[in-house]
Amino acid sequence: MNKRVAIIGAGPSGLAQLRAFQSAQAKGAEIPELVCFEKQSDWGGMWNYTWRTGLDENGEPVHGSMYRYLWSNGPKECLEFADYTFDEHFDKPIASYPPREVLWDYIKGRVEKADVRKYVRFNTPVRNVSYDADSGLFTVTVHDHNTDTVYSETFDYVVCASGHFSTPKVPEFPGFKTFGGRILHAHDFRDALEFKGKDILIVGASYSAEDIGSQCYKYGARSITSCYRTAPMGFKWPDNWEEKPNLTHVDVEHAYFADGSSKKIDAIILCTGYLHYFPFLSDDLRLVTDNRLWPLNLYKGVVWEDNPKFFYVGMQDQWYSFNMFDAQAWYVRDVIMDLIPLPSKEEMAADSMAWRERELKLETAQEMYEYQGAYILHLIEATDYPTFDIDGVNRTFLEWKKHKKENIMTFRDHSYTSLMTGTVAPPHHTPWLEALDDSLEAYLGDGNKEVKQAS
Ligand code: FAD
Ligand code: NA7
Repeated sequence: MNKRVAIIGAGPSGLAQLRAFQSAQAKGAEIPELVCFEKQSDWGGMWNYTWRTGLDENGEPVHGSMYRYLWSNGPKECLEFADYTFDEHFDKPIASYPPREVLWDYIKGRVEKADVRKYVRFNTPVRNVSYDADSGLFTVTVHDHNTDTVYSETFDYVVCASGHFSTPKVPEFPGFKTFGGRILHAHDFRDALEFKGKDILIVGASYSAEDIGSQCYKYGARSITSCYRTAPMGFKWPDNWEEKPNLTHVDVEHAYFADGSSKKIDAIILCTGYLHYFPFLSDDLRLVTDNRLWPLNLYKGVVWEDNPKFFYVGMQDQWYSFNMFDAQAWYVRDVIMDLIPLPSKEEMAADSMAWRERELKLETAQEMYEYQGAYILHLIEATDYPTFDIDGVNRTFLEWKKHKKENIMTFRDHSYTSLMTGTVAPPHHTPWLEALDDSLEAYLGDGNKEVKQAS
């Protein structure tokens, strides 16, 4: 087999793709030649933290949207790899909401064990991908910043795993041009200590709004005002956190809301989501979608229906994450290796429409993660990815939602049971609100470091 496969991005999705092929090889299969292009200098995608904002050291738009002190926003038991458990990686049970560095370590552990780093070309953003129908090949053009050269290579297949929480969606509200404080998007938020003692306004009502607001509360913001366009987050907020309807405008130091109220504020953080943005893809290959559970034109959520030698991994909105990327990557691998035949374009589109119609009927959060769970199971049934107790993960999501509703500032103190190993997570040594040091060392330690910091 001398097929060539290009993988764009070495985040959790691209790494799942590398691991999928390596796992087939380990079972004796002949695998295609793999080249993974990664624009950053290390792997792990979002989980590879950067302090930078704006442009990176090579002049590329900074990919990272993660910030200091970020802890998993869902139980780790919901994202555990079925082929590489937390127990295997850490050699002891760990608590359920690890900070970013701990999850990055876990992601890296699997691909280091699989020895797939050799396939990744770092500091190499993809500039352009085009398809030539006559040759049946893709031309991938990249900029190698290690040598400052631009070159092109041809491939039989391309897997786009470049993520979709990186290019900020940035609305403008009247008065922004003359507001006296800082205005930033969540993509550029890095350190909550910047807002200690400040009155901050959060625009948006989803994960970033909830978590960045909570970070600011934890690290000493004077007050948090969050505002929503469609529906409030509705948690029981601390006394210095108010939720308001949408922002109408600002003046030099006040924000004004749709209910006629106003608030003096020092800074505005726009937690208004991200764009699916693929500036390196020609129109015939480019996914256009909003952030949702079933983007169209993707058979089984991964195969580009207009050209089924082109694939996307990880483009859905995410309840499930790492193990969903795995299920997708194993499926893509088996299509590429001719183990899964594809139906006609019309049949693929009809199949996608059926998933979309189901998606449109979803109303509650529970229906949404159950739908995504059913999708994952559907993919896993087609490949040799180890199956796991999806109903059990759904039940964990339900508990997680209940804990958040009970107390948004303590939900991370709860523990859950692994659906892969049956291991019950121990409680973390320090409640999340008091755990100011989010390093791997402090998290995996016995809590003495936290005590020393606090005293
Ligand atoms: P990414 O992690 O974004 O990786 C994409 C990779 O592609 C990057 O390494 C990037 O450099 C590379 N790339 C992009 N463009 C190019 C190019 N042109 N050429 C070459 N390489 C390119 N998920 C959870 O499960 N739990 C959480 O707690 C959680 N918290 C989150 C918090 C924040 C602030 C954000 C933004 C996301 C969070 N997520 C969380 C979701 C997160 O996106 C996924 O966990 C995961 O990182 C997605 O993996 P990915 O590989 O699809 O994308
Ligand atoms: P999401 O989940 O896409 O949410 C975006 C939020 O921003 C959502 O509440 C939107 O309101 C709101 N929004 C978007 N545009 C506007 C305007 N113009 N005005 C007011 N509000 C607006 O993005 P997140 O960043 O929260 O989460 C993305 C990932 O990052 C997630 O997977 C986490 O793990 C971390 P709407 O409800 O549409 O009215």
